[in-house]
Amino acid sequence: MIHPRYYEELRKQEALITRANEPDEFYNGIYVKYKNPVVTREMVPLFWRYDLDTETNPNFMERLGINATMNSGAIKLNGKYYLVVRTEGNDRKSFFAVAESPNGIDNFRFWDYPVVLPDTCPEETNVYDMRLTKHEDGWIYGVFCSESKDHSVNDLSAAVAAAGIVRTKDLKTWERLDNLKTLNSPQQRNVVLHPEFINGKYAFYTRPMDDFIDTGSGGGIGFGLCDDIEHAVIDEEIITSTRKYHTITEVKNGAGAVPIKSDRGWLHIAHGVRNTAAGLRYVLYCFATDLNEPWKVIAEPSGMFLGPHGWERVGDVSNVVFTNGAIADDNGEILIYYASSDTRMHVAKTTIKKLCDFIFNTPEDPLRSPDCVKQRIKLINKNLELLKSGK
Ligand code: M1P
Repeated sequence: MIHPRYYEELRKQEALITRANEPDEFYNGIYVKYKNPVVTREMVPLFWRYDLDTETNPNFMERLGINATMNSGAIKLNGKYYLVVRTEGNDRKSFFAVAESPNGIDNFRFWDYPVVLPDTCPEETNVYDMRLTKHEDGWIYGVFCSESKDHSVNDLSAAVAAAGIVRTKDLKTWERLDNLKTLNSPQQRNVVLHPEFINGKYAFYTRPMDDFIDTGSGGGIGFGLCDDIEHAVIDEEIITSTRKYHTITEVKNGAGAVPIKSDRGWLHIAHGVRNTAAGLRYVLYCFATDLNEPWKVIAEPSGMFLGPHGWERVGDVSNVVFTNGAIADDNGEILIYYASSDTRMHVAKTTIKKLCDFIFNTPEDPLRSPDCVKQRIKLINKNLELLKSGK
């Protein structure tokens, strides 16, 4: 018999899933944030978490709890908005699950089953942070972090990160390809497949790393080409957006959403990491690369684009915002999906025009306080003159 408590929990969950989302009061002119998160652990189907049978679960206990719903790939297909959500169980293992919405802002509902990836890497312990690329070759590719134990050192928590690659046409059936090999970088995370061929080759944004956490000698977001997507090998990575001292990317950075094409260049929304006494702080930042040579940065506005605010600051890994998915809609709007504090998913809305304005018209980081003051005084003078003129 179905436990009566199931219906009570289901009613609460339905109210959560179907509540309308509204723009938040937060204003910066660049994007609109929304009041409610779009996906939380409470929205994961009850029948993934509870044994509904009164006989075997008389106390209606969560048997396989979910800890977080975070870093999600995003795509629009046949008029619907899909997130491939990094869903983390109470056991710390992540897996992928598709949540579907009619408008991309609210009413995200999980499909009945999580994604079942072909289990081709016996050493793989954890998978997370899938980027979904609608490639011009006709496939939808998912590139994600494939994590395994590092047996080469005597440290229980030592791990190796690699870029796993899958492809699909419908988000239901997934074909697993070889993990990406980068000949000059021992580890990889935050790898993104560019949506177009470059010089007839598949192009990846990479993140060269010496170690699982520390990027070490890795100078920033990399870029490399490969001939064969089924057995992808990158011989040479060049650095696109570099890490810089005393900026929001000082400790590390990484590609986020698949770059969005505009008439002025490829628009990138990435993450930058700095250290603080309270630990690492992750924020989103933007840059643009050349349309024909997408490894060449042509604009990089100063500082962060989106940082954790208010209650977004708190969660499993506090003071973090992270994106690995955005949807550029046919009407020029962009939905940016981001997770806060490795715990839940949010959406922010802007347009291609506004993002171009932000990226190309926001001044660059002058990198030193005295120059930052000069930069700000220039703005103040201009504004005070305008205000004085009363025009
Ligand atoms: O905990 C914050 C983020 O840490 C990692 O990002 P990076 O590789 O840049 O350090 C990722 O594991 C990401 O999933 C996580 O949100």
